[in-house]
Amino acid sequence: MRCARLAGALLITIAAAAPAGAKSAPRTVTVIVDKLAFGTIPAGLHVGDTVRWVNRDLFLHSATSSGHFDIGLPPGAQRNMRLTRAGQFAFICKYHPGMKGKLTVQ
Ligand SMILES: [Cu+2]
Repeated sequence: MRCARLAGALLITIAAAAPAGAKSAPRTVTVIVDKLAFGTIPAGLHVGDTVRWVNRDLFLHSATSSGHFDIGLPPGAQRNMRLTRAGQFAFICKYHPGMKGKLTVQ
């Protein structure tokens, strides 16, 4: 009897720790900005992941998606941006509009 109760409690604990449809743990991906260009944007991004923008260039840049985010990137700076919404987000550098990229978040 006592053992059965304990087993039941264990099952509930395990179920709470691993809900159905659980995704992998959030991850942090790095996007390098250098030579007036955004580096490769990693695929497979999910809500809860973090993009770390790293500016290795000598110029001030930004990662700007109108209505969604606007990250200022002074030379040598890095900034973390947590992904809170799914969708496709085209972005530019507002100082160099030829610099473009797109984040796809699931
Ligand atoms: Cu720029």
